[in-house]
Amino acid sequence: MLYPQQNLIRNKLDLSGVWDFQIDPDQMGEQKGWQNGLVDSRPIAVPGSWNEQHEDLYNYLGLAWYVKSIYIPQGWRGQRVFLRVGSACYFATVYVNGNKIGSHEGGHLPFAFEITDKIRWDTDNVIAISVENELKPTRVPSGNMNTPLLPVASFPHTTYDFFPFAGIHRPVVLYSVPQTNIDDVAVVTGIDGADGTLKVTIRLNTAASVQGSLQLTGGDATITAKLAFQDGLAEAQFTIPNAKFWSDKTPYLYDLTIQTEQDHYTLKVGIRTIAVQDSQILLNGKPAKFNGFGRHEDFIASGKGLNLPLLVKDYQLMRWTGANSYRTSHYPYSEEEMQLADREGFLIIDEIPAVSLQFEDDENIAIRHRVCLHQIDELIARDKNHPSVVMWCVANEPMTPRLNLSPSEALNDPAVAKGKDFLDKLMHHTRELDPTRLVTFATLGGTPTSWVEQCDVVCMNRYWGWYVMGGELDKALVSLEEELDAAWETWCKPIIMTEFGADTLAGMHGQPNAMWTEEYQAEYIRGHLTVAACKDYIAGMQVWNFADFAAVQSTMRVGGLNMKGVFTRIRTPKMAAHVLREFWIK
Ligand code: BDP
Repeated sequence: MLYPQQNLIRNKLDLSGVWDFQIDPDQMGEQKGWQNGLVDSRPIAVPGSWNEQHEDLYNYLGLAWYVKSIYIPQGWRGQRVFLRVGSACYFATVYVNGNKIGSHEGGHLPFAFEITDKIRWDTDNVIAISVENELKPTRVPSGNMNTPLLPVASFPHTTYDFFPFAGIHRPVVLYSVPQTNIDDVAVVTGIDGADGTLKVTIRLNTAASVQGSLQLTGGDATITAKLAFQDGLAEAQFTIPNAKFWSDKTPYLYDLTIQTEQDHYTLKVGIRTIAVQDSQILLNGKPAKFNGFGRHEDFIASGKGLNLPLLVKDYQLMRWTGANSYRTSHYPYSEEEMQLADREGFLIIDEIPAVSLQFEDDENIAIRHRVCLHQIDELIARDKNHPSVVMWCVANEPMTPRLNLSPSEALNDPAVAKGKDFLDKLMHHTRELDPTRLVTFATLGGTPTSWVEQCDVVCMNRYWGWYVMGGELDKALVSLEEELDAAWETWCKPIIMTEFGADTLAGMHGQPNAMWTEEYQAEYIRGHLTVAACKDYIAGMQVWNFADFAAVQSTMRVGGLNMKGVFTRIRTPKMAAHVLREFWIK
């Protein structure tokens, strides 16, 4: 799926701004004709979660309506016009001038509908989008399960701790393309000595047989090639002599321009390879370390809404710590984030929203599986051309009720068998769609070994010294080391610690240190990084979390916040952020 762009041929109109908004708890809006306009609206910012914009909406997760009237420029006449939503959590339906156009299930990924034949050119157009975010066992991520994960009460009833922010989280745009348009572009890059290789596949929206051309500029090169579309498809393959490769240290990007008889599209391309060899992850054939964070899209007032100044600031702060990577825990981040990762040189583990999958409620497993496969399709369609994206992550902490099973117990446990089948199929599907990247999922302690077999990299979320042996750091670090060594002996694959962290109330201090103090978090992180530094098989350390974030309310979350950030929610550093600099800046 191509990111919309404005150029000499294509048009783009960003509808970000203040929209009319009304909640619809009884789901009567459509019957009452709200798709044509709201009766008792209040203002809401798009993009942005609704929860923190109005006090009474904080815990509202039902149906709500967004409406805006817009003019479409006459100059777009003759082109195909689409309405595209960057992300709406969780289920969205789009209406144009009262006509229902289509629906989309699942947050964090874009969707677009053609609206050409519903447009009014001589007056304004009413765009209405209904969004609903109920927590259900049939959704991914799931909520309101019959099987509570933790013995502690939490609200709302998610299967995860981040707050289930709702609404239109990324820009709504209108864009136009010519009648015969470039529908998709896929690039695969390679390295041959000092040269780069590039294979480009371009698909049109029709089975047209037209002519086109392609141009790659950058480095010392301008390379051009002719394109002959047959049945709507064209392919070009070429070598870039003495190429400039993309890496976290030198994130070099080329411009690839595709021109057809009618259309024009430009794409940033980074030439790089990613592979695993023994204990190492190789970026362009050389060992790479993934230092960084698990994160969240989260901020005061905007919730999970795209917040561009915050995005730029977060990259600057991550760089300040010396980080070069992060995981998009626990859902795909905005396209603007991925573009910045390409430009700034970050190594991304790109995750679908499959957090805390469970495998006991037989009636729902198949539905969740279908949703996950679809999320993988949509994620790869969106992110396949980003050089920063080097690994797909198909789940975070899938779980069985019984962890730490012996091999024979695991063999006979039905939930283990179902989980393995579920995860193996997700990883297989991912590899089929994209054989050029690594595939993994993030494990929690005690995860059945059979589940991990298909991972290219073993990703471990572990809380030695927090949830386990909290307050006993010395003992915890010994157990951490034992577990890491055992994991390496079992798998002989590179290991990334994709989560380790300690909740910390900024400004709380203690000597001797105690859990929740800044000193404890600093020592906890220093201890983990010290252990990891002596292990060649550790390919990365990603602290949980970059910043404090809004969580569901529970006895474990002071003030409804997860406080494992090395920065606060408003991005002031805790002592631990300075420890990261000590380790990573050198
Ligand atoms: C991990 C989860 C993460 C939580 C974290 C925590 O993957 O989403 O925020 O625990 O409890 O298990 O802080």
